[in-house]
Amino acid sequence: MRWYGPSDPVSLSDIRQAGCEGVVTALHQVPVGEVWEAAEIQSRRKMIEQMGMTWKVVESLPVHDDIKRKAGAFRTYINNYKLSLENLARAGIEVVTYNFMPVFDWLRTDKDYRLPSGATTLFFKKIHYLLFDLFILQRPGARADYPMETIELARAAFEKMTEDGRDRLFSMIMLGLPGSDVPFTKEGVLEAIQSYEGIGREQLKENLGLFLQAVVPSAEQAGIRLAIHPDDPPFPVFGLPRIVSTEQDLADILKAAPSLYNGFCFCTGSLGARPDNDIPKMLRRFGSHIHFLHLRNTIRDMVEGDFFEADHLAGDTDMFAVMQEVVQLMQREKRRIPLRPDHGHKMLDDLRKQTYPGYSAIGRLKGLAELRGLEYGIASQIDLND
Ligand code: DNO
Repeated sequence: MRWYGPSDPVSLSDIRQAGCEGVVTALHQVPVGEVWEAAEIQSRRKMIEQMGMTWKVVESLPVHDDIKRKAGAFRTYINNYKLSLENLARAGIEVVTYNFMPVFDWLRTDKDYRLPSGATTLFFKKIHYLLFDLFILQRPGARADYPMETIELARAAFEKMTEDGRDRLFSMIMLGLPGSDVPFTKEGVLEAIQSYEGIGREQLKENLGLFLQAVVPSAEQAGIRLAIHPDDPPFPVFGLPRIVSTEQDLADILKAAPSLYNGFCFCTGSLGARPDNDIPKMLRRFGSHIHFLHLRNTIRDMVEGDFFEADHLAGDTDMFAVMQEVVQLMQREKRRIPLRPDHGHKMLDDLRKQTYPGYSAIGRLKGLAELRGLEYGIASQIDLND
């Protein structure tokens, strides 16, 4: 399971009780772009080991926006990235997750969407995203990105929304980076978006290629497998390009720096929010480059363009087919790929607790238990057939 560090309301003891062997974590206290020092890494590792678990996967070692924009101090930040990889390798880290999404990490419009069961989940409501972009953030140039009809629909939805609803939407989208309690400000976001002016899809791909060509050799040397996380949601937002959303995108990433150490944090939830991503097929295709798995499911509303996070085994992605591919891949390559249930519903006692959105204890434990059962069943069946 993911652990946000000592300030996470879900403790290491909770995670241990959920049956986890290892935790996935990061030094969220280190500002993006700075070197992760060996002493801090060691002390985090000790904390985890004292609780009887291991730390082999970092999620995430964030990539500074200067690198994504190939501007400012990008050379220093790339150098710092390499130093952090070396320090992490010395502490026994095997996989480092990162993303290449400009400005925002994942994006939802509601963190407490109530399901018929009474549990709550994360929701992306497209019309709310549109009304936010056009009428709350008032991004310059936003109007040129949408047809008139869409703008009018968003205006009507904006006018119907209460002040309270608008405030909630604002704080949801401005949540800031994962693991941080400091939300974005409207001015800060507009400025950050503005700083990407003139950077389209092709340029961003080129910048990612440059980053990979610089850091993959260090990763190889350190024995660390890099795992890029897909865009979430897997399409452009706020006029910013996104380049880790489709099978072709993933293939391009491998082509930019061919190496086994250049790979993926394969997130079935992010990729699965697009109907044109055939997840089991992608797992087959990218097999040996999959270094970490996020298993999660979504239910899409294709008419409205919405999606919400469903039960892990019951959504638009066929989790049975996914797990079959995963089990076969692990058996074929004789390795264990670290996996975690990505996100979980807020349910039972967690409804009264403040946790990071998507990172409740009980909902994730439920997802983990279901996924573990599925894996066990499939693996046993394969063994029987051998
Ligand atoms: C969301 C997570 C992401 C992920 C980063 C990786 O819940 O899956 O925040 O950790 O995108 O850099």
